[in-house]
Amino acid sequence: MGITVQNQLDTVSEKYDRNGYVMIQNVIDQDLVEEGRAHVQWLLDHNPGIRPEHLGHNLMTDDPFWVRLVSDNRLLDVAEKFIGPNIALFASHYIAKPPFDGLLTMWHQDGSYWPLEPMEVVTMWLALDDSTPENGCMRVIPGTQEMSLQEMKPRTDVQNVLSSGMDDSYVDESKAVDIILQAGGVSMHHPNIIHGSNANTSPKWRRGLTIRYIPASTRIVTQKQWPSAFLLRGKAVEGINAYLPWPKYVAGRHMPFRGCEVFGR
Ligand SMILES: O=C(O)CCC(=O)C(=O)O
Repeated sequence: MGITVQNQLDTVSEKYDRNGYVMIQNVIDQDLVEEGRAHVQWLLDHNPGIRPEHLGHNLMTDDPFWVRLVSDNRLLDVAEKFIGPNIALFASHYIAKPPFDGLLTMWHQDGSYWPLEPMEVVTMWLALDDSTPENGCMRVIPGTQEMSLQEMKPRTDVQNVLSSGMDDSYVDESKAVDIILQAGGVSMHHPNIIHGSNANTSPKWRRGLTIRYIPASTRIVTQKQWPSAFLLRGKAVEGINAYLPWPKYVAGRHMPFRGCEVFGR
């Protein structure tokens, strides 16, 4: 038997504290990976005009498969290791890079974009394809989770996922590490770590789902602009966030998936 997720989880805390990121392979099964890929295609078919790197949280509030995916127990068991048992979703975003055409993501720190108090949050990046340097895998600069959050500046000189990024003077690219994942694996990263990704110039897709998990004690300060708060496991903290009801599957309106008829009922 190969290395299990539990074996990998045994050592993540120390690695995460030291480096600001960690990778865990083989978290979800191939059938769910296939459903995730079908979901990206379904979203693209239903939202013509939106680039595949921009399938974001506004699309998820009435999407039962999306909630089913981010609330998968295997993913929540991983998230729990980082943020404890009361887990909510702050936001989620597919960054799917098509063959030969996937946009780069400039170096940035996530926390600079987020209205969270306190900044207790962990990002899970779920690989729906093998993610490698060739197809534009995520890259991180280990240790930079210790740096305070900097201002992110608008950048339109190069087409890029966030249309912004951080000043090059903060970034020592020679220290960057590639986050190489097999489909079904995840990485976890800290809101302060400097990270980004190159364009996809390969003939293969690079589909990934970002999932921003918060403990229920973290407040989303501007919920109108960030409307995808769901309580996923455990208990809410009174007076902190208003959570959405889990969407129920309606045939013809939502993407069908395994277990859709009973999901959320
Ligand atoms: O997927 C990418 O290219 C970048 C991901 C990212 O910036 C993030 O997860 O915060």
